[in-house]
Amino acid sequence: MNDGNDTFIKQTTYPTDATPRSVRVENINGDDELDIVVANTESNNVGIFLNKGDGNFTDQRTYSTNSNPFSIIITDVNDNNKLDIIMAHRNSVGILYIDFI
Ligand SMILES: [Ca+2]
Ligand SMILES: [Ca+2]
Repeated sequence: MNDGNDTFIKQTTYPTDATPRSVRVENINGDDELDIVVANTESNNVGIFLNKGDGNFTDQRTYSTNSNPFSIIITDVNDNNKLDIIMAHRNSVGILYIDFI
């Protein structure tokens, strides 16, 4: 966390599932607070940490994916004003439509 003087103070960590290889920060539930989305490659899921509004995050909620999500981007691919998660897997591309938060 940046303390405003361009120096970083203590790290806070949140446990993920196995081998998180890609992380993105977006406001995925529309509450004006940035959330964390992580691709847990070896666990075959995506983890979401919702921002509590005070700089802290909820425990990870996981959503199953195809095998080995390596990389993720977040955008609204179906134009319903809800962001979606697009993942590059070993041999495929997958989309998680965020209707579940
Ligand atoms: Ca949010
Ligand atoms: Ca969408």
